[in-house]
Amino acid sequence: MLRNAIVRLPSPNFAAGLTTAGLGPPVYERALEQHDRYCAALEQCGLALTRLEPDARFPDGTFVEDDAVLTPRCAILARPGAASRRGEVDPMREVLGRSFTKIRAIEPPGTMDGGDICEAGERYFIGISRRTNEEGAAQLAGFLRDEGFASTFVDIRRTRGILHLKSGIACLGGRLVLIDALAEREEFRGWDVIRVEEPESYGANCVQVNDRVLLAAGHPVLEQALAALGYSILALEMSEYRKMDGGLSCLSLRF
Ligand code: CIR
Repeated sequence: MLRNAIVRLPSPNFAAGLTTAGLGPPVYERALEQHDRYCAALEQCGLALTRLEPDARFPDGTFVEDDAVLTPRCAILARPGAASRRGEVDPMREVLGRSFTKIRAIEPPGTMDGGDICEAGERYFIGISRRTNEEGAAQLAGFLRDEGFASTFVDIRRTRGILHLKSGIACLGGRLVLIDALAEREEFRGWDVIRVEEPESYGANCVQVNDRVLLAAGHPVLEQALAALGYSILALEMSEYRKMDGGLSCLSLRF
């Protein structure tokens, strides 16, 4: 059962963050509205929110999921692969210290973005990407092993169109995994895979929060498939975050 989430409001210079999307600059007012609805959805799922203030030093800082990996037994601070994001982690250490007694941290030369880490119960899929290097992945796997969790590495460095592992997969409880381009990968053999097809790939980055699934709006095929499996969906407009390569999951840290 999830009880809490940490979010950070986008900063007015949000459009200065990193992006490859080519969808044009985000509209700040609209980003704020979408963030507001996202927060309301988390509250509707029963979570208590810690809302951090915007921080103009880090235009990508609203994507808080990249700053840490939270497990039921410990928190692991990230070391973002993008140098412009590295400073986001220190403020998060302080925030997480209020809730977690055990905090580990990825150390150089390791890099790791939280968006590359997908929790599936007692196993964690760890994406090795342009942001998370092999050293960072190995450090994380070690921390997880110490806590009794298993890990599976998924190398996505040659997979086009996804920034982070979780841009392309989501675990929805039990052995159910929602996957787009990575569906054929052997790492997911033996899992119950729901294939997400183009043009709905962006919807693969959804998130289960207690008895609901938060899904980006505009993915009717996926929404129907999930509803048919009995999931209760909350659809959220994410257009302004998508322009900055951001998925729905990356706007919060949940625990
Ligand atoms: C970045 O490139 O780091 C941000 N503009 C987007 C990060 C999105 N994070 C995520 O999907 N986990």
